[in-house]
Amino acid sequence: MGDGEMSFPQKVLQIANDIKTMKIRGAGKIARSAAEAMKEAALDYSGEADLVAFKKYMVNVAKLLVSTRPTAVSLPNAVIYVLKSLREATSFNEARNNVVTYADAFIRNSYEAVRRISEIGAKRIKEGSIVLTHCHSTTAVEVIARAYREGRVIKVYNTETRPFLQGRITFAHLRKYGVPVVQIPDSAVRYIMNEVDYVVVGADTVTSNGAVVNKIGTSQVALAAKESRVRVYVAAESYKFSPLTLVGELVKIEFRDPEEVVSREWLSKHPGVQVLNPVFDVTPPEYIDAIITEYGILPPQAAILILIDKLGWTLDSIKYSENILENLERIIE
Ligand code: RUB
Repeated sequence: MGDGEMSFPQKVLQIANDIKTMKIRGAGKIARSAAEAMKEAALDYSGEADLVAFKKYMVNVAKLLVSTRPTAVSLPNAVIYVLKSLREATSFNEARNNVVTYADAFIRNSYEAVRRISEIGAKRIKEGSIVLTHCHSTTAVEVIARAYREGRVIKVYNTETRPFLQGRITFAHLRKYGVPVVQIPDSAVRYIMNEVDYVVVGADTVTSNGAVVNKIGTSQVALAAKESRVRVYVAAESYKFSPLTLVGELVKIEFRDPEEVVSREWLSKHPGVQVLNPVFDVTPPEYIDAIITEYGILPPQAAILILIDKLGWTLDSIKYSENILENLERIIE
């Protein structure tokens, strides 16, 4: 964590820590929590009532939040959305109010996007279908649950999603909606695929060429689906689209602690053993049938239109492309 950490409000440090340790997880929730942390930071600011000092403080809060997890672009997108509100401010009070207003707007819009996606996505599923999902995506679950209510989904195969077992969260979430769920190990995906009509997953990041970065194993699921001619739908709000990929930046894949994969005891019995724990992978656009956004259903190759047409990014506007963490200041210039 960066300089001045001690001067951040406790609530902000708590949210940053909860994202880092995955108490708060899933790209949408991470984004909404980051916006909430920006708001809390503004409300609990105890420094001098000076515009320049406040802007500097908010940039440091933004850096702290963005540094917690590297892969889901929803996190910097949420933080940047709120930071941009500082550009227009001419006084400290206006700046503080802007942060609160934009953070609230981001959170509201995010929930509304998920609702729209569930509405649009459910319509794409034919009556009486069997769906397979992987990891825990709130947006994917909302699509599936709505499709279930409309008689379109009759059963869900739900992967356990090793090593972190997010499949258990998905199980509870789907059961809350009464959806019949069958838990399967990740390794059973290809075996079960001939019973499946649709794969529905979420996204952490969508690149400008329509590749989808999501929980490790998603690309294997998509591969097995393609082989069986099963449609793959990705449910992704527009703030999961990465502007930096327009200028060729690659998405950083997070690697987490080996102890999520094997126990500490096992590790100590095998000194020097290498254990890799990549937690996301990239599914190329050829393996995706459609990306469901709040703006409608897109072929993955049209992802660039969301960035340019809907979010208004231009090559010139991506000024901070080199290193987002080091250049957050430039957003408020
Ligand atoms: C979660 C994950 C989810 C996406 C989308 O990974 O890969 O599929 O974040 O989720 P982790 P949502 O558990 O490592 O955060 O639709 O809820 O944004």
